[in-house]
Amino acid sequence: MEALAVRRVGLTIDQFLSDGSRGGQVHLEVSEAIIALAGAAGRIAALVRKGPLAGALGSDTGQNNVDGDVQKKLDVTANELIFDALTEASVRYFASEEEEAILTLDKKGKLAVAVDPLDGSSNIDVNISIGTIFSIYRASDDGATASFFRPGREQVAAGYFVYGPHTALVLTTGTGTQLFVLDPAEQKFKLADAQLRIVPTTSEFAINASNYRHWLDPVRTFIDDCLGGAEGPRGRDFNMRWVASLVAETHRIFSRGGVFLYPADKRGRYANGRLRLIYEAAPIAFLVEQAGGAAIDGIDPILELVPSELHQRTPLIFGSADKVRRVQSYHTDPRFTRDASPLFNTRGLFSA
Ligand code: FDP
Repeated sequence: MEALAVRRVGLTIDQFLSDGSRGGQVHLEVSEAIIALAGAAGRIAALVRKGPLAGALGSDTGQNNVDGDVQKKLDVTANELIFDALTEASVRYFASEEEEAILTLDKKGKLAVAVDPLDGSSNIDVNISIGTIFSIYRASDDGATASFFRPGREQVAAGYFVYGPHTALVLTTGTGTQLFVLDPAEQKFKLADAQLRIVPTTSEFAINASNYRHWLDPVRTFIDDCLGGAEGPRGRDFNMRWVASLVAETHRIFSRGGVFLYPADKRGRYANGRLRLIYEAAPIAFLVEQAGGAAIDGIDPILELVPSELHQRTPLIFGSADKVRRVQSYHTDPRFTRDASPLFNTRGLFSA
């Protein structure tokens, strides 16, 4: 199996998706949609590479998306490029962070595709990795909302493109998670790792710590225990990262493990965190689970949540399975919120 995986390194994405030796069959229309998205991503990557020479990509358009985020020029351009690409594939329904409602593309199309066209918009102008996230379902005959308002476990494919020092695609079609890299000479995505695995445990966490005062007890306690380091209840030192591009954080976790948290907090609009379930959390969770990691909202697996709104937010905690389970235990075990109790005046929940 491993030898086969090594032999396939270097295959183009088209070859990989039509390769009969894969464990699961990728249906033609799913392959076509992925290839269409890869084409759009290649065009977005070319713009990102040009930076300010491509125009003011990170400038505000003066418009807000439905969730209230200011739309940047590249948000809109990326959305248009992806929309155009998907009109060439068998896509019945298209949902996007940048579109208020679900759009119908081809009434006979077989798929429903949701995208965050440009993730990490605040990093466009600072030359830090940004990306595109996508999620693919079979279109439901019960209509547009039924096609997306379903558990993430029903996705048939998901992935993200990260536009960084190199452009990469991390993809799952339900049989493991694969890494492809855009070969700049040929402008083709080529397989670089046929079987990504997330290491089960590490000492690195990612969270926007400026929100510390807004967090609820379980998250605050977990982070306090990490910050306690070698002298604290965990008895070892931890490292922290925060890129503020979900795709970049995910990519780091694929390469060296760790845990990412964008939890619910006490700020008015953050009762369900910041990230959107359909086109951010669900596809990331599918990729992560397929690589041996875990993704939860604090308590429940992300892939079991059923959205009731298109742009619905969810708390998102994902990464190395042991770490995610530990964060989950802080949410479910009353001992781990005991700093709320006057009986306990010191923090300290774990000794390992
Ligand atoms: P952005 O709004 O810049 O597109 O998708 C939302 C997101 O970025 C994530 O990529 C990132 O992890 C998060 O927001 C950053 O949020 P904060 O600014 O609250 O840290």
